[in-house]
Amino acid sequence: MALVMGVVNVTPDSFSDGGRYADADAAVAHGLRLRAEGADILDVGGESTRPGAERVGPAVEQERVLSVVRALAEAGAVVSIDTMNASTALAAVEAGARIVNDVSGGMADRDMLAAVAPTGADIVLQHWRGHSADMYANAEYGEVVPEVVAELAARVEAAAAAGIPPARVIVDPGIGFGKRGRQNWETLHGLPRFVAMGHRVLVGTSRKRFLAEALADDPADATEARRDLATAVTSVLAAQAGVWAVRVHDVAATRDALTVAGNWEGADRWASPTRSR
Ligand code: PMM
Repeated sequence: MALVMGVVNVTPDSFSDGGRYADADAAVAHGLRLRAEGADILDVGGESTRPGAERVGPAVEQERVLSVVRALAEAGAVVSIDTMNASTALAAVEAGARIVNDVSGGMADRDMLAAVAPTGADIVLQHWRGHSADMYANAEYGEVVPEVVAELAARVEAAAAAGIPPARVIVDPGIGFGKRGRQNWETLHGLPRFVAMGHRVLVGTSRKRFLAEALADDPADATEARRDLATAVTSVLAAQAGVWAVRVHDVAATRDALTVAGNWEGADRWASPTRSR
C-alpha cells in the first residue's frame, strides 16, 4: 500500500486550513499529530499554490518554514519541503528535509535542479503549466494523459541532465494544476500510465475543488468532512493503481481507508492454509 504524505501548510492564506498553522509552533504540533496518525512523510510548505494565490518571496517563505522543517526533522520525521525556490530548497535540506517537492517540476526557478543535484535529496517533479495566478489559462489538452506523461518525462530528462538520477525522482501528475474538473478525473483514471513511466509516483487530490464539484452542484456545499472522505476514496484508488505515495491533509481518514483496502487485498493470504499472516 502507498505511503501517506501529510500536509503541513505554514501559510496565512491556505484555502484548506484557513491559516490555522501560520504560527510555527502550531505547525510543528500539527505535523507531530499527523505523524502520530500515521503519516510517513510530512510536507512543509510556506507558499500557497491555490488558484489565484499571490506569490511570496523566498525570504518570507524561509522565515515561515525553516524552523518547522528543523523541528520536525529533529523529532525523527521524514520531511519534504514544498517549494518552487532553489534557495528555500537548499536551506530546507540543510535544516533536515530529505525530499524537495517542487510543484513546478523545476520550471519556476531555473536554478532548482542544479541546486538539488549535489544535496542527494529526492525531488518531486510535478506537472505544471504556469503559476497559480493564471493556472487555468493553459488547461488546454488534446489528450490529457499522454500529454502530461510526455511533459513529465521531459522534466525527468532535465533533472538527469542537471545531475539528478531517475532513482531520486518522484513524478506527480499535478491534480488541479492547469487541469479543469474532468481533466483531473481523466488523469486519475490514467494513473497506471504514470506508474508505467518507471519512477515513484506521488498524487495529491486532497480537498481539491474537482472533488467538491463532483459532490455538490454548489462546491461550497461540499464541506471539509465530505472532501476528506472523497480524498480517502481517491487515495485508495490511487494506491491500487500503484502510486508510491498520496499527499493528504486528513491523514487519519486516509490511513484508515488504506488499512481497510490493505486488509481486503491481504485476505487471500489469510485464506490460504499454507501461508500465515
Ligand atoms: N497540491 C498542492 C500543493 N502541493 N505538491 C504535490 N507534489 N502535489 C500536489 O498535488 C500538491 C502539492 C495544493 O495545495 P494545498 O497544500 O494547499 O492543498
